[in-house]
Amino acid sequence: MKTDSTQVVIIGGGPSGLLLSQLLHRAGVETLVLERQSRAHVLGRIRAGVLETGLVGLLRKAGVSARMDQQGAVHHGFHIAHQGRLDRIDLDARTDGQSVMVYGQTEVTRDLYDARDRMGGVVLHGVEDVRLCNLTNGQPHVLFRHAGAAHRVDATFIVGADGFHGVSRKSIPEGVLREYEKLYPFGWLGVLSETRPVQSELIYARHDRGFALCSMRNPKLSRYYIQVPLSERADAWSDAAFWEELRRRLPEGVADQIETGPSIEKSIAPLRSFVAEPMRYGALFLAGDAAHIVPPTGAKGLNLAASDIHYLHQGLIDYFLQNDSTGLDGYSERALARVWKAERFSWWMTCLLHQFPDMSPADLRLQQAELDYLFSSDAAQTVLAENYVGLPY
Ligand code: RFL
Ligand code: PHB
Repeated sequence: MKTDSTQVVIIGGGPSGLLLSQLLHRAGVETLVLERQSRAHVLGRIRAGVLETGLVGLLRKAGVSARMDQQGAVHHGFHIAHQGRLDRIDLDARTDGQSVMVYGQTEVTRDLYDARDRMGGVVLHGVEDVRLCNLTNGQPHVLFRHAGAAHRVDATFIVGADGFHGVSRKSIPEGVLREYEKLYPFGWLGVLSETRPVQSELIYARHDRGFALCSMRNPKLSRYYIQVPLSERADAWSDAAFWEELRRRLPEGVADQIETGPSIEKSIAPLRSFVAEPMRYGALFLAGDAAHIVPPTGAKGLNLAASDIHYLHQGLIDYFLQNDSTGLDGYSERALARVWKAERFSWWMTCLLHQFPDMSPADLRLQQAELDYLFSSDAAQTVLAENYVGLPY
């Protein structure tokens, strides 16, 4: 068995784990990142596209913002299509000048990997059989296999940043965690295509045939989604069928303008709301998707991971540099207070815009009334805008 030690072992080399590792390294705290997949696999996943100001600030603090600041697009508003109309939410006007940044999670992750390489940070890819040991009774450590050899790494703390299906949350004994979950009876079929985005701002569409979203990564790369039943399979959808269904769910003036082309990625993501409490168990801290999932409608998943990392990196730095454990002791409570607000917002926006199979005619009229109210009330638009740009940390 090969043995080693470090200050913080981070399980998971997704955006949460890499950002934490980078922020800690810059403050002089030593980390080791363990990632199950190859780097190419991690960078092949197409996920988030909308970054809140809080995450943008953290990326700048981490010294990984150069490409984002150059290539990312600042969005001052977005649209909601409903009943054949296109209404705009003016983020700028409703939030005293706040905005969001459109820059893909894939690019954020690439920038973080490049920075870890430059600083000589260690990310071990292809680790197997990760086991978290002695979380509450001294000498916390992680056992795993890498390149055919058995390893043990001792650490003061272990961070579970290994996503919803990771091993960290499952390492907490039964009866300790409370898990809250809501499953939605549909998923999002997403397509990435090298086409010009239909508009310079995002369009969220509520339609009787189901939700649709027009998003983008850059002026030449579009990301579109349509709501589909969970029984659907991505490979059963031809590109032509996707474009046709997308068009049917958009107002005429928008549908006419869609530039179509071959998809370069097509996948279905189920929608889920999930929270595990607390986010700490002894020497283990959970962060990001390992602790909570939101349906993607409010664009909050990666942004919530970022607020966790904000609280956690500060707590760890205070612990190692000032011998102050206040931040770590309060981590779970502080992070969860923000998590639940983002869960509420994501659930609300999902209910506002999707077709649920069991909706009665009354439910449909109530949904329409909620949209009519939204666009007739400054107060309602302010509530939506302040949540969309992100609640303060
Ligand atoms: P990740 O990205 O899942 O990374 C976890 C990493 O851990 C690894 N891992 C393990 N490593 C070692 N040992 C094990 N046993 C391991 N088990 C797992 C995995 O291989 C992986 O590399 O979690 P992280 O870092 O917390 O990041 C969370 C975000 O990825 C997620 O919240 C967002 O992508 C959600 N999301 C969005 N968030 C936004 O803020 N804005 C958006 O616009 C947005 N759009 C989206 C989204 C998610 C989507 N999907 C596919 C779920 C759109 C979609 C379609
Ligand atoms: C995306 O571009 O992938 C995206 C944008 C906004 C969302 C969800 C996903 O709400």
